Formats: sequence, C-alpha cells, structure tokens
Amino acid sequence: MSQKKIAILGAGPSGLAQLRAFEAARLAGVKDLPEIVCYEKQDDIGGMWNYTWRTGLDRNGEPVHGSMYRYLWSNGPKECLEFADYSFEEHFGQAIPSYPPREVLKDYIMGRINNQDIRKYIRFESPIRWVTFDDDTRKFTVTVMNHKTEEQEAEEFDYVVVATGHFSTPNMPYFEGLEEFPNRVLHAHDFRDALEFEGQDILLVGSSYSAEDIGTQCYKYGTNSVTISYRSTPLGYDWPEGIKEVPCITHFEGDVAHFADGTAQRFDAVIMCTGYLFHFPFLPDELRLQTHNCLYPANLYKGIFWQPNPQLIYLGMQDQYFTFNMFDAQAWYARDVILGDVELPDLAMREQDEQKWLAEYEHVHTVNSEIDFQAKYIRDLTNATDYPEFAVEKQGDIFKEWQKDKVVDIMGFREKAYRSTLTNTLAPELPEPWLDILDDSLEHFLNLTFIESKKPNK
Ligand code: FAD
Ligand code: NA7
Repeated sequence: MSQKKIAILGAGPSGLAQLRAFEAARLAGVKDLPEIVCYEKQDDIGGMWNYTWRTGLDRNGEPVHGSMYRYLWSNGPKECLEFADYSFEEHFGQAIPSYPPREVLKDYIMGRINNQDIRKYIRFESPIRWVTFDDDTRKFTVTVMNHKTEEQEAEEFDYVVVATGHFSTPNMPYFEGLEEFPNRVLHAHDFRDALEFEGQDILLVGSSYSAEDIGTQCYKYGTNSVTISYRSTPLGYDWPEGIKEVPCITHFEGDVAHFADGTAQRFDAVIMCTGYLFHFPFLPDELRLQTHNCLYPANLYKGIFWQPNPQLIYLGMQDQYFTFNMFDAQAWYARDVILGDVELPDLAMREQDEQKWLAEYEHVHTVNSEIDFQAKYIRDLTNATDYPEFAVEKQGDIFKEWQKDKVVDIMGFREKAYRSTLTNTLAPELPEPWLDILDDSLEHFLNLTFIESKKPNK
C-alpha cells in the first residue's frame, strides 16, 4: 500500500497538536507514518499567539490572522490548558503563577514544538487557495499560494486537516448613524494597544470575553471611561468606577450613542467586541463547515470528522473553555483514525452519535454545565487514545472556581493560584496586583515570579 499523505492547514495550536500527535507516534516507534505537509499563511508557527502589530493585510496582501493584543494575559487558569505531555513546570523549570501573560504562554506552546523539530513539515507564507475532493480517486487536491516563490502549488492528499482557527474574521454589526460617527470605529480583531485609548471615553459593543478583557485592559492602561453595551445579557460583574454596562445601541447621532434604556453618551471610539465568523474561503460548499461559536458544531463526528466525508478533519472548531489540551485530544484521536488504530463507524452510526451529543447540548444552559459538557466531550476522545491522563474533570472544577473568582473580583481574579492536575504543584501567587503590573513581557514576569519565590520567607 502506498504511503498516505496528509495536509494540515494552519500551524496554530491545533495544527501543531496534529503534528505533535504524529511525532509522538514516531517517537513511540510506530512505522509507516503518513507523509505530512502543513501549510501556514504566516511566516511563523503559533497561530493567534504569534502576535503581530499589523492590522488589515499582511506583507503578502493576505488578511492578517492575528486578533491578539499587547498586554493580553491568559483569561483562564493555565492549569486548565496544560498539555498532558508537557507541564508548565517542565518548561520553565519551576512553578509559575496561574495566569501568565501572552508572551509567557507562547513560550510554553513553542517550547514543546521546537523541541520536536516540527518545522520541517511546515511550508510558511503559503495560504490555502482552494481544496477539492475527487470522488473517484478519493483524494483531495490542495492549492496554495507560495509567497516565497510567488507561485501557486497544488498537491494531492488522502486527508485534509483544517486547523485555521475561527477567531480571526470579524463579525461586524451596523448601527444606524455609524457612518457619521467622527471618531475611531474598529473590531476587537484590530485592537492592539490599550494605550491608544488612554484618557478616552470608549464604547465596547458585545458582552463576552473580548468585551470583558479589552474593557478591563483599557481601564488598567488609563482609559477615562469604559461603557459596555450588551445585546442579550450583561456581563454583570461588580465593576470599578469607570466601567459600566448599558443595553443595546439604538442609533448614533454624530459622536453620541443612544441606548435602548433612553440614555445617551458621547464617545471617542467604538470597539466592536461582537465575535467572529467561521470563514473558510478555500472550501467548496460540500466540504465547508457552516456554524457559529458553540460547544458542539453540527455535522462533525466526535466534533472532528466531516460527516459526509470523514477524510476531511476539523480541529479546534468548538467554542473554548479548554484549549490546548482539547486540541491535543482531538489531534490524537484523528491520528489514530488515520493510522487505522481507531475504526470509524458507518455514516448512520456516526450521525446517531452526533445526535446524542447535540441532544445533550440542548440541555446545557449554565456556565457550569457548559464546562462539564466540554470536559465530557474531551474525556470521550482521550478514552480512545494513548494521550496521557490529565484529569479533565478536575480541571473543569478549576474552571468553576475561576468563574466564582471573577464574580468576586473581576479586576483581581488573575491573582488567584491553582494546583496543576499534572504535577500536583500549587502555583505561586502573582507577587503584585494584576492592575499594577504594566510590563507584561516574559522577562519581567519571570523575574517577578522567580525573585519572589526565592525570598527567605517563601
Ligand atoms: P489559531 O491560533 O487561530 O491558528 C490558526 C492558524 O491557521 C494560524 O496560524 C493562521 O495563520 C492559519 N491560517 C488561517 N487561514 C489560513 C489559510 N487560508 N492558509 C494557511 N494558513 C491559514 N486561548 C487560551 O487558551 N487562553 C487565552 O487566554 C486565550 N485568549 C485569546 C484571546 C484572543 C483575543 C483570541 C482571539 C483567542 C484567545 N484564545 C485563548 C483562544 C485561541 O484561539 C486558542 O488559544 C488557539 O490559538 C486556537 O488555536 P487554533 O490553531 O485552532 O487557531
Ligand atoms: P463571542 O464569545 O462569540 O461573543 C460575541 C459577543 O458579541 C456576544 O456577547 C454577542 O451577544 C455580541 N454580539 C454579536 N453580534 C452583536 C450585535 N449585532 N450587536 C450587539 N452585540 C453583538 O466573541 P468574543 O470575541 O467575545 O470571544 C471570542 C474569543 O476571542 C474568546 O475565546 C476569547 O478568549 C477571545 P449575544 O450574547 O450573542 O447576544
């Protein structure tokens, strides 16, 4: 039998998890591994974590992927996203606080990958242009634009793994009068530096993670006031003076926004924290996942395999409590199906399984039940593979604590510390209040943490 060939689209955490899963099999002595090509639009690995100052188009004229901003800190405890085969402690040589800033998390993600010499599989600056599937040969043709040679390339594959992420293409709403608003209007995707809004009165539209995080960050870096406009439910935290929540915008008049409760206020900037679209411009309708940000997108068996054609694999398409460890669980499962170690049932059985999960998801209405649902989903995947144990249910309990901590103190929850389910080590506390740590660089964070841990009374 000829060697199978796999295309991985995207070298963010999900694509890297797939590469790592095969690397782990190679290190375990598995023979006859498939040939792998990973295509990445950017010039480096890391996906979202590969911070860019750019907005709009990149240097090759491709849409900028990055939505991350300077001064971003993990918004969930690191103990809930730890790779089961590579702990934070192993990477940093000692325990670090539970909520690291972006550069620190990126360093951790890269640490596992660089060690494994995975870059040789990746073709950088090669955005996918189009993917087709031939029903007769049962092979995909993947066409990419190689910006290094400025030539298009096409290759055939037995499997395609879509790992291009879904927090990059802005969902941008319109409100009457917005075209006359004289100041800055942007989407969270293009937000980079909170200092740009120092001293300003800003309006954030949306009431989910982006609004919460950009709002608290702008407060931290000196914005005059933050107003968060919700559509359905307010975030509801006990905000400090300077942050408030208002209902839906009805319209704009000049630089004044009007809200559904009859109030109005002038603003220096509007930031749409209104989420992202699932956008796969390189996939024809019959292969394209069409969904919204949710915990169980329809049409995927095990949340991974495209029902009509399971040679097409999607990673990381769920809304995310769990991130890196969930991508690993999916990638290990996909690997074992590709290697023939896990057998896929027929379409009727696959659909039955999906319906069971979707029916259960219909009854998930609270944050705690969402966490339990995603933990159960991950457990279902890891039960079938040799991915190392990481006590996903216990990590779910940590997420529930995180929720409570945020309610108690939305500006200080990042000072809490949790115990790793891998190493059993309790994280050290953040040595200073999060609001006071303005330098979020890797160097500063590690200095702060390590110096503190060496003080005599520790
Ligand atoms: P991505 O990281 O988005 O990677 C997708 C990759 O595919 C990118 O490298 C991209 O360049 C590439 N790609 C896209 N289109 C193409 C194409 N056409 N051709 C070739 N390559 C392509 N998670 C956490 O765990 N903790 C956090 O604190 C956290 N904060 C976040 C903050 C923000 C602002 C955002 C947007 C997300 C945050 N996340 C966080 C979630 C984050 O999405 C995941 O951590 C993770 O990056 C998802 O990995 P991924 O590989 O699925 O997607
Ligand atoms: P989410 O979690 O998908 O949330 C989008 C928010 O935007 C949500 O509150 C929506 O309100 C709101 N929304 C969407 N459309 C509108 C319109 N038209 N008007 C008003 N409000 C709207 O996206 P986030 O960017 O917050 O988070 C995504 C990821 O990025 C996450 O993993 C973070 O870590 C970073 P709704 O509640 O549906 O009424």
